[in-house]
Amino acid sequence: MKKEDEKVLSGMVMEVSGASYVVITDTGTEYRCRTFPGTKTENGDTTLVAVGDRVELKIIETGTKLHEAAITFVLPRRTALTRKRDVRRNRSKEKVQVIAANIDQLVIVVSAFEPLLNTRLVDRYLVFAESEQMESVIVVNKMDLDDSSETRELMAPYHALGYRIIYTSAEEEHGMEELQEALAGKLSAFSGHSGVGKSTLINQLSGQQDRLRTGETNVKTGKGLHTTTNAVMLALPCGGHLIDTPGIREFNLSDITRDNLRFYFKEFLPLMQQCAYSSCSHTVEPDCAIVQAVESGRLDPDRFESYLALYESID
Ligand SMILES: Nc1nc2c(ncn2[C@@H]2O[C@H](COP(=O)(O)OP(=O)(O)OP(=O)(O)O)[C@@H](O)[C@H]2O)c(=O)[nH]1
Ligand SMILES: [Mg+2]
Ligand SMILES: [Zn+2]
Repeated sequence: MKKEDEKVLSGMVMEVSGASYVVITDTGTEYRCRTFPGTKTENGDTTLVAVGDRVELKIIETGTKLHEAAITFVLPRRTALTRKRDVRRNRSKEKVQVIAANIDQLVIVVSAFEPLLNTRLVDRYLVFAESEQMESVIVVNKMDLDDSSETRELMAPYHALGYRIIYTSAEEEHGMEELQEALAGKLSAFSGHSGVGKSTLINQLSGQQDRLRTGETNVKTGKGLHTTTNAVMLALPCGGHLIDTPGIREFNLSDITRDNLRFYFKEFLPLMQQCAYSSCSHTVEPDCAIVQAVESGRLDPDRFESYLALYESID
């Protein structure tokens, strides 16, 4: 091995396939990598290497085409998007399975139609993002199918709460500049119901058509067929990176409890102290400031409905 090959390189994991990883170094070279028994990590008993991880490499071989390296060190993660534990399929040894690491923002993708905009799902995602202390952006795609003002009316409460909403049509290439601007310089995770157009948006953004497979919407159910399985990171021409993730059903939501759910509806926070009981769940207690605010129109009743539905769904 030549001497200059022995210096430590650092980079980011772009792709995971089995025990093989694609890492791009800070100077822009791609390496096909493996771990070895001496690979060190700062992340405890979790997935050793995930998409988005910052790693250090030792070069094994520098061929003309394929660069190969060993991952020597996995740096501490700022954030981790983790997978729900599947007891039936728990082949891996680690306690926590990481889908993606170091995400700056969760991009919640919904569509105006096919599938119809579902604000309950938006609320589930927002609660998740708040609980993980991740920034969130809401993308409403397929606006070319929207011939009324209904979609924007449905989104008005989110706008009022200060969430950033970007209206797009991947099909007609509308709103793409605004989306690019929101993604620039950040690591974003795209998530949303199957068929809303995540892969189509990502293909548009990457400038590489068909980089990700897109699915035809199922004619019978109106739902998209789920075509995205692996987390793969894309480098965007605008300088950001993004990851297409599985839907929220695959996420680990075990940190959200009946006790802490109320803290993830940010409009509740300024009113909560006025509830008669300091630990008020805003469900059955008397003199609840949240219920009163909903009744007097100060809080959005749909958001409160989402809160109640989520509260009920947690055991
Ligand atoms: N009319 C319209 N159709 C769109 C738009 N964006 C995507 N589609 C179509 O919607 C269908 C589903 O798109 P995908 O990009 O595969 O959806 P996805 O969110 O990646 O779906 P999963 O990978 O299953 O989660 C495809 O037939 C797309 O052509 C849009 O802006 N307008
Ligand atoms: Mg997809
Ligand atoms: Zn209350």
